Amino acid sequence: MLKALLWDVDGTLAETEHDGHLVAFNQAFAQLGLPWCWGERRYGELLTITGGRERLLHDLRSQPWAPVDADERAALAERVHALKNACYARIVAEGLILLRPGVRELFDDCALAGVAMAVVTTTSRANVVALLDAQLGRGWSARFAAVVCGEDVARKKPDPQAYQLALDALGLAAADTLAIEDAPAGVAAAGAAGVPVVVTRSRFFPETFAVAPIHPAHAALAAGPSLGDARGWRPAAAGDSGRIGLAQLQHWHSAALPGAPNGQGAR
Ligand code: XBP
Repeated sequence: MLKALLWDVDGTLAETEHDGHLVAFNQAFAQLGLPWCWGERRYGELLTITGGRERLLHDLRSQPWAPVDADERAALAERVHALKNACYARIVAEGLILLRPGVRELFDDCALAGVAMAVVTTTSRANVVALLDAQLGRGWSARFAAVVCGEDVARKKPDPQAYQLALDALGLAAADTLAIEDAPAGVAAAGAAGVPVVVTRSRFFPETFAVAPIHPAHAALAAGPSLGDARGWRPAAAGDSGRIGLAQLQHWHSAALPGAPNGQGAR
């Protein structure tokens, strides 16, 4: 039985990578006078590295102007990352990054049905707070039974630790929960924790995920372009409400449980 929805943040709740982090990284580079600028394509490639500071450090290794000394490179990444997060907070505080279609409605579905929710992200807590303060108001955390962020884990996604922490905090078995993710690292993290996943595709991860009845890493119970639109999902969504509502998620979730009628999950 579905008892909790576990929400990824970046790309899933909002298009924060494209409209927020990428813009903020480039603002930070410019403000520090660094000869560094990430285009959309390069940033998309770099998103395989989770964690903004880790992403910076990774890319610094291939920058000819970057400090040769590893400690100096780490210090520079730290400085850029702090400034990037300040730039990001300003962008989201202006209300420029909205929750993706269907997200707010699903929050309300869960509240009505008594299904718990948690945030499970490996982005910095300050970024989560800035986004949700702006979009849901300051009391937003009351809606979530747990909020797991980058500072809470020793290993970021695709490691399952963030999901394991959320399950511990909720006191639930993985099979009683469902993750909403957009990126391969998130799908892998949830899968490795035994949490079934539904994928809402995002700007940087538009490709179709493998859809499978069980959930090995990189497979999802269902995948589609937007929670706000029931069209284009695999498996097909009922679509009576025009969006992906809690009833649809419950259907995919229960159809994938061992012993479900056709034993084939939600295909
Ligand atoms: C999102 C990330 C983050 C953000 C930037 O991970 O990879 O690194 O791009 O945030 P998740 P920080 O899928 O776990 O939400 O700069 O705070 O790391």
